Amino acid sequence: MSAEELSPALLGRLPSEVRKPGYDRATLKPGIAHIGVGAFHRCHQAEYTDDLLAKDFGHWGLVGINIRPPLLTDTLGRQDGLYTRLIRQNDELEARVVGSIVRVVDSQESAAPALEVLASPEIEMVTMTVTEKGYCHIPSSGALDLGHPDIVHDLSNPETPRSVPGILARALELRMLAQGRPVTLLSCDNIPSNGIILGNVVRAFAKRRGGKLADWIEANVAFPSAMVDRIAPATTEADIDTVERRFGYRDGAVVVGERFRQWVIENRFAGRVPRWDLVGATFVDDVTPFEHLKMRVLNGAQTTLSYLGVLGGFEHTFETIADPLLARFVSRMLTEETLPTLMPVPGVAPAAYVEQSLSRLTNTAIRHRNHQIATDGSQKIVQRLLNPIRDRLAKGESIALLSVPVAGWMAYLIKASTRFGRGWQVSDPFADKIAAIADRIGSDSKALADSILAIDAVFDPSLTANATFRAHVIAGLDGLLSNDPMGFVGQVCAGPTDARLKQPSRSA
Ligand code: CS2
Repeated sequence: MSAEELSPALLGRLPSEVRKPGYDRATLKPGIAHIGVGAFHRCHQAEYTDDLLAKDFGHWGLVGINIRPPLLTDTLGRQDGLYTRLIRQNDELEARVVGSIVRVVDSQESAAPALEVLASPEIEMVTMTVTEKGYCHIPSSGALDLGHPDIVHDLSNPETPRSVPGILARALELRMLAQGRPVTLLSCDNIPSNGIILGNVVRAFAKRRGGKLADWIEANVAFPSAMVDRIAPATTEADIDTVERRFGYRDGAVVVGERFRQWVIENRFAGRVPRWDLVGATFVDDVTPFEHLKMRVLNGAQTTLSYLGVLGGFEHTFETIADPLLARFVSRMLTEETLPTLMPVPGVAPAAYVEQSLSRLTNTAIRHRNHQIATDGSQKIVQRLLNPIRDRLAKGESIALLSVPVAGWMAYLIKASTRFGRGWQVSDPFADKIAAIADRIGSDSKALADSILAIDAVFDPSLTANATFRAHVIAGLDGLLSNDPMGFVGQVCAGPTDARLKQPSRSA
């Protein structure tokens, strides 16, 4: 007999070790809409909100909206929004049922269901995790990509939008026309200055539409930036089975995360705000130093380990960082090259932060696949690698280590091309373009690097004009495409990093 499914009726009968919502869900009213109810949201903002409701109950229930697959009605919807959040830290396992999501809305087929929620007066806060590419911005500049097919569609069909900027602009227009209540749009994605980019794309879209909308947005909408952090990989069947085996019930919406969590939010709101600061989030005037710290150190390390890990034959982050060479590489890269680019962060010792971040990545119970982190690298490397590289070059400092994962991203996509034997399946908006380059050029590393560096949506032309940067990327690509990519990483790691440019390039 299969186990009973998680439901409000089951809550009272769950094993005592499973923590339950500490408030009366039946009286909870929605006040927040969240777009993109994936593992990260369920492990982060929804958990903070659950904490807040237990501490200071108010009208801050969450309406979860998906505008892309998967369907929510099949999982969370069946369970009345309830799900289990597991914390896994090596051998430790801790379970909690989160109750902050009061309703789920599937809006994959049409934007109408999402618009109805976003425009309703009870919603005062809209949070989102729509992945980096959801913003339809040009990664190297942060501007709205007017050539993006969904943006082209939405500008011609503004009442039936498909893109996040188009949906938000339409929702704001409906708010303006119907009730005029202010709203805060809070990005929780790992893009640089996420509030500024979200504001850019929504305002740019609204301006193109003409009329009063752009002015209304100026007066009534806030776009705070935020730094969000918790490692929460995609849920697997094994996670679902763990809940059934250990706690005796079935939950199709389980999420697994590490113990560490952090949320730093810019104090810039358009109306009432859930007091997430009462339960561990921090409200600050400027998120930038926190954001640089997190994206350059933790995310920079993850991205580096993902590309070098795949090239070295490793499946997950924890296995990759258990490799002594790759552990040493990433630790040197962060300490010697990334750390000096960081702004002072109140209350944080940067070296200790690096150590803590690397230690988080060794957690053997968090099975974060290298291919998952490697996904959409074109949308990630600017903030994780290229911005610190640019800062170092401006000061004449070495980039011998930071340039290796940039070449790693290229090698990862090149090796997925037909000409290179389709080493693995990839997903990146620039994957086809890079596969076509690889198929055309073959194994000449310099020509490959030159063509990829010419993609100015990723590489700012002022960066690619830098001869040191180009030389390092070419040498890196040459080494990583060779028969012994780990031997190359070993060479880079062996000596003082500045020595590397003097080594002859294989294809030169
Ligand atoms: C990861 C992030 O897949 C990825 O890009 O680097 O999801 C990362 O785990 C989170 O940002 C951690 O807070």
